[in-house]
Amino acid sequence: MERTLVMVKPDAVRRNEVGEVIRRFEAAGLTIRALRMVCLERREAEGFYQVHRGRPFFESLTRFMSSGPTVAMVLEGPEAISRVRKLMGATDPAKAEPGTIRKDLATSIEQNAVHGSDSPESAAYEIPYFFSAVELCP
Ligand code: FUP
Repeated sequence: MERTLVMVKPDAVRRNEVGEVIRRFEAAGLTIRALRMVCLERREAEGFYQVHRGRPFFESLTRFMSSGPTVAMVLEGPEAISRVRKLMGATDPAKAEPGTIRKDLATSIEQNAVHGSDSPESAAYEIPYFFSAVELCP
């Protein structure tokens, strides 16, 4: 069993696509272990994306990520990290495979609808960024 941190980003929340994103993950057999809506402050968005600090898109990305509510969740299942990444599709929706969340819902490489941890190390940083131990069902 593996756990991963998923976020429905502000663009998809604004378009009322929270349910559609969650539906796709549940239909694929992933189980929700924790879920909440959060409005990230700019500093919190910067901390979440700290590995990208210094990249040209960092400022715009963190402005976007703090522009409205996001829905954060922990999904669990065998190989949850790679399965979520496959369901999401490539970072740039123009390059994403047909049938993926980003191909179907995202509008740009920045406003790309959904986030999913890219490795066990990232998940270990990102899950406690949003959820405390008591919020995670065993
Ligand atoms: P991903 O793991 O697919 O979310 O992609 P990355 O970790 O490479 O990038 C994190 C976020 O930075 C992306 F979701 C969107 C944003 N980004 C840009 O805005 N421009 C870029 O050129 C690359 C990434």
